[in-house]
Amino acid sequence: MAAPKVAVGKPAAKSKPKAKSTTRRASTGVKRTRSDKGRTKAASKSGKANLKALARTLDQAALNAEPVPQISAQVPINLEQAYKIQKEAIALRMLRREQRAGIKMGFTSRAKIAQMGISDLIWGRLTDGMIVEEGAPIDFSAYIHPRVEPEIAFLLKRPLSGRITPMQAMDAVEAIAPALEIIDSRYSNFKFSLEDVVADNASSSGFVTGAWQIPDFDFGNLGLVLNFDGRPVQIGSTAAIMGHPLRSLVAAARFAGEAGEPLKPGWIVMAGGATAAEPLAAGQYVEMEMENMGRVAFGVSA
Ligand code: OOG
Ligand code: MG
Repeated sequence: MAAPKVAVGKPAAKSKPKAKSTTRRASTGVKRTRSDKGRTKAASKSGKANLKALARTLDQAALNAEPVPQISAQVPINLEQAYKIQKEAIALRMLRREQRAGIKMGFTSRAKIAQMGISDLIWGRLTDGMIVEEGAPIDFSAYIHPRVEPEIAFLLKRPLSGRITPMQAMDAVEAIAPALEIIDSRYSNFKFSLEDVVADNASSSGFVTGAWQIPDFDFGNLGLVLNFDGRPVQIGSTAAIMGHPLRSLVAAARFAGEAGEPLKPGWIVMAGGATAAEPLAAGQYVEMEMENMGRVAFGVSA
């Protein structure tokens, strides 16, 4: 995905890293013969989705900052296939030496559900290539049609997986931070079905975290203001995130367990947008202030 040039911890792409082809191939459930190697068409001749090709298409769309048509408009895919495409697209980033950094939750607030018309909880995978340095400018040209949304981030100190209680979730939290997510759907006009957006790693593109705090206070209803150039564009509360953002972490652990990818110590969990997302424009200064948590900011190149 088009991580901005300022992203920290994004090592340069290396040539021909070793691919774990057997496990990656097994995970797609799609048979590939020698003859279809290198084919870039997203759908096979039989009309069945070629999940790896779809992952490549989405990966290229992000790298080139060029939108692509929705998958659902070309070939039917189900939710399971959509998550497989997501996993394959992340594997492509790992081949470029990116490392997993955590997970993000999507559609955890009514505001986001209303804005995008999708009410199912979804999740995506975060890598270190998506980290945007706090206070730094992003390169506007590296994105297709970026939007920003205010979130809260969890930093884990213990693994989490499966069905857990909010108390168990809290026990695994090292710190919390005010956060901004930069989403950038790879689909034209930012339009997608549930399966489309899941395949596209939940529109994930970048994330910024402010100062980490010890969570020794209730962060379930903290007021927040999203400012563009000092002008408020969204006002909300962390309570908009499933009534309490901790519920999003509980859900994240369940998804991670189901995917066989337990949340790890050191990982970040983005709880989901508390308000609708706002489109970004060149030259803006974006800042979010959260009650008791301070600020988090970034700039957009002119
Ligand atoms: C999908 C991503 C949803 C959130 O915080 O709800 C999401 C989108 O809106 O494009 O990141
Ligand atoms: Mg989000």
